Amino acid sequence: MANNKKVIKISSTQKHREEELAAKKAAELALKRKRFIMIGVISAVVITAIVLMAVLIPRSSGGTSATISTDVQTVTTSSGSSGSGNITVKAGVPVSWTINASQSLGCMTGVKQSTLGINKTLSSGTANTVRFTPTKKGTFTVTCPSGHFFCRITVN
Ligand SMILES: [Cu+2]
Repeated sequence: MANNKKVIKISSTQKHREEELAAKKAAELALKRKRFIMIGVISAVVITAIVLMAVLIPRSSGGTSATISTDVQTVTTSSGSSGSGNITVKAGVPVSWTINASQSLGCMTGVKQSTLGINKTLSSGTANTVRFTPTKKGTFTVTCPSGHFFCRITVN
C-alpha cells in the first residue's frame, strides 16, 4: 500500500517536470519567434532607408532641380532681317517659342524682352527655341540686341 503511493508520487513529479520542460521550450520558441520578427522589422526599416537615400541623394546633390510641368504652350514663327510675326500667349503657362531663323538675319541676331525675361541669341538658318513663362498680361515689344523692333507678344 505504502509502496504503491510512492510510485504515484514519483510519476506525478516526473509529469510536473515534463510540463515544466515543455513550458520552457514553448517560452524559448516564443522568444526565438519574437527575435525573428524583430530582425525582420529592423531589416525592412534599414532596407527602406537605404532605398530612400539612394533615390533622394542624387536629386539633392545634382544642382538646381528643374520644375516639372506638363502644361506647356508652343508657338512657332519665322524670322529674318525684319524680325518675325507677332505672337499671342496665355499668362501663367510656360511658353516654348520656336523661331525658325533665316540665313540672313541682319541685326536680328537675338531677341530681348526684359519684362518677360527673354534674352536669347538666334542662330541663323535653324530653329531656335525661346522659353519663358509670362506672368504679366499686356502687350510687350521684343527687340533685337541693339533695340530695333523684332515683334510684339500679347499676353492674355
Ligand atoms: Cu537691330
